[in-house]
Amino acid sequence: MKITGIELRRIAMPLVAPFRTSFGTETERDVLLLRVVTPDAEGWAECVAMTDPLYSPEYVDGAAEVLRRFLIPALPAHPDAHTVGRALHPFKGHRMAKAALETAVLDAQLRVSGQSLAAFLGASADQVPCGVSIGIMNSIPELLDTVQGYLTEGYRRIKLKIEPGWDLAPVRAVRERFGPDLPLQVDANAAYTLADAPHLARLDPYDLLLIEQPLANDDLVQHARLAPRLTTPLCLDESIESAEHAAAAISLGACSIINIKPGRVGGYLEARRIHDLARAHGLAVWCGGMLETGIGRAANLALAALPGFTLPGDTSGSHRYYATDITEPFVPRDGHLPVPTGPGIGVDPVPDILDEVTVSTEWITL
Ligand code: OSB
Ligand code: MG
Repeated sequence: MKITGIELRRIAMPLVAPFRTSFGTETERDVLLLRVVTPDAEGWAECVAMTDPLYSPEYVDGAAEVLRRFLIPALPAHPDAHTVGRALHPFKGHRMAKAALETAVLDAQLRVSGQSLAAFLGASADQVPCGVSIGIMNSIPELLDTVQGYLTEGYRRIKLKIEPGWDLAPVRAVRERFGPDLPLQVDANAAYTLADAPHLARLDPYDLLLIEQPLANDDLVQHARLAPRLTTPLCLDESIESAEHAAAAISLGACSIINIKPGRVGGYLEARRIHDLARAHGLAVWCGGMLETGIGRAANLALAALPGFTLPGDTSGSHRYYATDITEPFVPRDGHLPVPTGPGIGVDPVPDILDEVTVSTEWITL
């Protein structure tokens, strides 16, 4: 497949409500989109890097820079999704930038061949259950109202962001109000240390599905020490950047569940490798999110339809974050989203909406 050029497009997407985690508050999503142009098709991808390097070392300006300076110039003359990964391998890190480039090439390739991303990846479901990630709130009553609202919309699983000072009380309040059958989990985004183990064990009585990334990104050994001190299953997000990391975490006993985000691990092919590895070892996986627009959301739904994704993901409807999505909105029905069936990621940006949110575009001729 010959690529004639690649567009880097920055868009600014206002969030319907501020989203607060232990690492910061977002009010607007600053997104880098890639459009790969070939004589026969265009491929789209969304880079999940955030404005500031707080969740991980990557950030949007840095991703754009490494793409234009190193990654795009390294593309083979006639790339496909598999050869892109190999060509980018010598460059260390920058997995979110690499994932965006590989995904845009893969999307173009699949649109040419007429195959959906879900079929390409080996998906087995045609719809996936929707979970929702709820940010840190100003008060417990506000949190309970928010949870109630999502349950009314049909969401199947609730994830609460936690941090020191906002952990036991919100979990207790949600359990007491919504009962023992609510699938409930928490995400600390690396806000604790191993010295907090006795405190984190106080979450055990609330029968959570999992606790996500309690300790620092690079603390695999500490997570392995923490896991046996909790009855709550331990899930890793930030710590798992590759299949090698997943293998290390599994053999150390650092987690029993993995949140797979294709951007964090360098693309959908690596995401599938982690899925396959986890499945072979009996670990559950689920599909995380990075406040994606419809472009990234569509591709995540394809991944979440693989058979090892046995827990609901952060695969929410478009309106959980955006009043107006740049694609046709994903609207949950009966707590599920359909897996796109069209060629490639199966969705396209709506040109007028895309133009309205566009901050800048840059064309790179190949
Ligand atoms: O840790 O899973 C996370 C959003 C941005 C960065 C990191 C995380 C999140 C979420 C929300 O929890 C996921 C989503 O709904 O897209
Ligand atoms: Mg997380």
